[in-house]
Amino acid sequence: MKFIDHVKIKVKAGDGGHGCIAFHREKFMPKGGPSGGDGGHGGDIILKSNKQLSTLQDISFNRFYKAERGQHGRGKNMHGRNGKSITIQVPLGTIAIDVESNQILCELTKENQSKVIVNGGNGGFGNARFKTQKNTAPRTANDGQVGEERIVDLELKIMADVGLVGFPNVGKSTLLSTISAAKPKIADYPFTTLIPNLGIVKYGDFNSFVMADIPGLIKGASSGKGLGIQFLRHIERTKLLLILLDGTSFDIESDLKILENELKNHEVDLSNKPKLIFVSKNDILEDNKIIKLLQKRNIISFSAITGNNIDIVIKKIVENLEKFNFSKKTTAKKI
Ligand SMILES: Nc1nc2c(ncn2[C@@H]2O[C@H](COP(=O)(O)OP(=O)(O)OP(=O)(O)O)[C@@H](O)[C@H]2O)c(=O)[nH]1
Ligand SMILES: [Mg+2]
Repeated sequence: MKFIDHVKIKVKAGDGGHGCIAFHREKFMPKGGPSGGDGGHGGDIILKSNKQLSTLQDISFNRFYKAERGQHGRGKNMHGRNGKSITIQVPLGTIAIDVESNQILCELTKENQSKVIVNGGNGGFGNARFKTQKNTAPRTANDGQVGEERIVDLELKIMADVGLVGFPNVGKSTLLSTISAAKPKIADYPFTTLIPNLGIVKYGDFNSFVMADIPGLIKGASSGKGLGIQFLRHIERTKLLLILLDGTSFDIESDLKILENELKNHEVDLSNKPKLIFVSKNDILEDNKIIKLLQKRNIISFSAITGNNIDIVIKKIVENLEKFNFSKKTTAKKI
């Protein structure tokens, strides 16, 4: 399955059916009243969130959606059938933007949330509706309304509570795989992670939070270098950022400055988000300078390989999430 987080689609709701002009005809009743039925409503196009989906891939295969038109009204006061609506299933976290006006049409952040993005046209009235005392045989009926049409940008911002941010190869995916059931690809080279990975981290008896691992950031990421930029938007909605620094780096302090700068320069300033800083790979930390620096700055280091301080990392994350009244009950067993 390919991770696709941006798709442009064209949607056209169904037109309304036309009202009908007809008159009641019966033997010995030459001048029966008007009997033209109304047209049916055109079908709508609806976006609906689906928890099972994690990409907009399916939608990228079919970029034009046209809902059925309403049938025209008929004689004998028969109304036209309504056109069928189309429901497009999208992953949780999808935002729909009208391309022409640049307005947000909806943000589907809850399960099974739905929103009509183009309305079908109303059916026209048949001539039976136009009968008055003065005009008992009207020759008027309405045409159905034209269904709405628009071009819509669908953008997926994945839903996670915590976002992992760091240079490539610092051990972000390794941490996610250690504390959740997620199985991201891990390797000793930069840009192993090419798409965001989500993992559910369980803690306590019945609690959990969702952590997102995004591709590594590099200096200049916010202006387009590397891969990180296009994925930074996935952590815009997170409550907490986890900045990961590599314990084996030559200059941790400069790494931190570069990362903070990239967060600040992202199109939505991410530097004011609550964040925690951790240093990875403490099992191979030999440099005394780094160890002293960590102590001085009160930064916790951990090892995702030996498990050292992993419990503290989770505890700190939970403490911070709870500060924002975060609480998510699951039926998960204690880890
Ligand atoms: N010794 C040691 N090695 C680690 C630790 N965590 C990760 N590594 C190693 O560091 C390398 C990179 O790990 P990844 O988890 O793929 O790093 P990443 O930050 O996800 O990298 P990108 O996806 O490229 O951004 C792998 O060879 C891991 O085995 C750790 O705690 N200790
Ligand atoms: Mg990775």
